[in-house]
Amino acid sequence: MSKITADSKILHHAIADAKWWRTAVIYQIYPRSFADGNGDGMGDLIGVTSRLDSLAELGIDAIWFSPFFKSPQKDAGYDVSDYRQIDPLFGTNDDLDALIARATQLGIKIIVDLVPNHTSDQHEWFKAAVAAGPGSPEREYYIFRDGKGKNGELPPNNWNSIFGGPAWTRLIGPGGKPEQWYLHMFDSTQPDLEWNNPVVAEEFENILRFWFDKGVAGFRVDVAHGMVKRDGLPDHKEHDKDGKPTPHLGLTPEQSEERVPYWVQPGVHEFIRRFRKVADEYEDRALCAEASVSPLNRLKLWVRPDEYHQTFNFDYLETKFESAALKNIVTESLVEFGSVGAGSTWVLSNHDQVRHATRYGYDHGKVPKQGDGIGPDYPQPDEALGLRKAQAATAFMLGLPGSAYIYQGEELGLPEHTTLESKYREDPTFFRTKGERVGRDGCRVPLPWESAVNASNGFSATGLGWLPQPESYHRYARDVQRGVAGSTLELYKRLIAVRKEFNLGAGEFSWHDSLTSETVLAYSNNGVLVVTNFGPDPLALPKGEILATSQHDLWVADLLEANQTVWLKQ
Ligand code: TEU
Repeated sequence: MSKITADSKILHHAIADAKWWRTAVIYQIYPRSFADGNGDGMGDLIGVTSRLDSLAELGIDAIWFSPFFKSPQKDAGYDVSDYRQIDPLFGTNDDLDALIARATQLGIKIIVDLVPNHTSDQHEWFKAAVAAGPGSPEREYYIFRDGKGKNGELPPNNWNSIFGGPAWTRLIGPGGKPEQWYLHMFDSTQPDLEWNNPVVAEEFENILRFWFDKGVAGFRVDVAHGMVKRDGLPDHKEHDKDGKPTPHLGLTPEQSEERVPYWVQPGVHEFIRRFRKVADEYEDRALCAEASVSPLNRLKLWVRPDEYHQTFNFDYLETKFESAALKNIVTESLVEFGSVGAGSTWVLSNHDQVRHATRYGYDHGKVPKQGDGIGPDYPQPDEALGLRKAQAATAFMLGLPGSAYIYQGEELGLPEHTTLESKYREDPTFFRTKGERVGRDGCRVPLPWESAVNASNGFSATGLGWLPQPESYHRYARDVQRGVAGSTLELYKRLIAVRKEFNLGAGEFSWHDSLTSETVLAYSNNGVLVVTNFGPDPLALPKGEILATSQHDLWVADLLEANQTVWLKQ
């Protein structure tokens, strides 16, 4: 708390001609829920293409798509059965070509999702491995082991799935005879690949080339911290209070790769470098790691000059909306990533997290653990407070140097669906924990486009939606915010426009000490002074032209209220 120091040294130097990914505002599309073009209630690529103009208007530089590849959809597409085909649910490969062509006209780059830690159990490789039997070369694409115990009835080690239950499933052979076990860190339909098999690495290099050749600008790499497991697959040594091995999403600062033998193993860097080499065969392509690694002085090893271009900054996402905590994490991010020559990324929401407009509607400590989600039985958030803080937090974030990720719907201020009925749940977490953890569906609900035109607020022309929206969503629809001063949408547009105008992504950053206190945080970046008031008292503003603000009456008042941010011209 008291780590705030009074220094105003430059923590990020202005960069001339920064590469696009260093400064980009990247918009995450969750394909199921962005826009439905064919009326079946499921989002699709033609739906996205038809709505691309609204993203150009928002001012984003790139879109990252969660997976739209062929998949049985057991984990909403993160279970890929063919890495080179678009799933018919979302359209065709031609639809993607058309989408990329239109996006290119609008100056928007396309980033796709690579899922290298595991495939679907319906992938040809896994089907062949099951058929070929123990000891076959086909089994060596995955992590098959004999069980422990007299008859192999016990799993090979104590690892648990991130979605709940054991990380091992035993195959049943012909005639009902139980045989080997296979490893799956996620759902049992997502067998983990064996990255020490050279065929696996080669295949993924070719998948990268396949999509780069089609014109994609980059990849977000799923579970990048999990691809390589510790030799010998030793037991996981972290236990909860009941003595059960706890599944961890990633490595926390207290943990080591010896104790959690399935995350962050040193062997992974060889494969990162191979991915990077493939990206470097092309011009201007970028790779972003989804690596749950903390603290940042460990994570920074992933973005050394010959490794990933960038990595999600989940420590930032998890930071309390509070002056001292934010000051520390921003400083740490700029210093640590900067020490290896990388830029920082910033993110507050994605398809695995409770939306930040809802997280901030709770006391920080009351937000359920990442991935557990919120159901009707959980205490409900303060929606108005959450939205206000979310706007202030986004305005704080979008002024920082580096690249910012925004998740579809946050530009509308969408809250999580926190009262979704169990019958609609699709997240495997819900099923694997028998409802104890409701999972992530609440942040994956279809977007509202036109208020009250039909039951899904224009998401689909038919009013259908694969998940129902909460009643409140008609108030957040894009058409009721467009052109309306003080709306979340107009705030995002303004912030992104000013960010671009002042080149904040590549700007010179320092803390503004004389304004900073336990309740106020201020920084300057390329001539823009960003001030956030965490409250409770209103703050008299320094003089300066208001460039953007989350407080829409600030243009007439001169007091910055609690939980508000302003950008002033210096
Ligand atoms: O997530 C990986 C991850 O480490 C977590 O974010 C975790 O999946 C989630 O929080 C569980 O509660 C990636 C994807 O983003 C996620 O959607 C997939 O389910 C997962 O990998 C498996 O592919």
